[in-house]
Amino acid sequence: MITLYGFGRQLPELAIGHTRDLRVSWALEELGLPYRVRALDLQGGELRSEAYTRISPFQQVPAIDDDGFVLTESGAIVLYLAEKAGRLIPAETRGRAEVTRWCFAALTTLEPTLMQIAFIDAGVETDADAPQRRSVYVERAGRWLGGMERQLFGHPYLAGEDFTVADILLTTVLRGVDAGVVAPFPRLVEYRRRCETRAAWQRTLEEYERRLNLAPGRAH
Ligand SMILES: N[C@@H](CCC(=O)N[C@@H](CS)C(=O)NCC(=O)O)C(=O)O
Repeated sequence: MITLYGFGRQLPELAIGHTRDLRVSWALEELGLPYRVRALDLQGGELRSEAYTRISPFQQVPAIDDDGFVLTESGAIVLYLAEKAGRLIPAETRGRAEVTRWCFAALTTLEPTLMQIAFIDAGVETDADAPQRRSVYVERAGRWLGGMERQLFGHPYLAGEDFTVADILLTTVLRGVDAGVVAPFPRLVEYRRRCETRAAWQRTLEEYERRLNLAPGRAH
């Protein structure tokens, strides 16, 4: 049985619905793999505990324990789960490389720029230059988003006709930023809607809201 280490109890307001444990539960729900969630108390310091540091070297969520095999990093975890189940990633080498490529693109090219914007929007950076830096980040994000938009021309998902773990990563990365940043890219807007209407994503949000004692719909 797989144990997912995710958040429980309380989260800072701006993190609700955006934490990376959602990526892993979405993959588990899509794949139909049995799992249980070990809900950690962030504000109670549980991520910094000795026991959890043995699981997660950076003291972060998510992590999984699959019958003694422990893994961290949301991208590595969703790829492992897809390979384990033989779904959400093609079996042949080039198809797998294509999906892996878009996983990296979402996590290493797009996400850092979108997070800079999200930090400024959340008021974490309040210095006088923040608005100017935001415009620079939005322009840079436009290059990455434009590339994703072109990639979606002619097919519904990042790596082609089939929904893969790369789409789980990109959709959750897109959720992290104000919708206005993505609005100039209509294929991406429609793509996000298409991915978010999947039954497995809806189940993921329902489990998350129960786990965090949130009102239904609060994490959507
Ligand atoms: N690169 C890691 C990032 C993990 C990460 O940033 N986790 C956040 C929650 S979304 C966390 O645990 N924050 C608490 C902390 O860093 O103390 C991944 O993709 O799994």
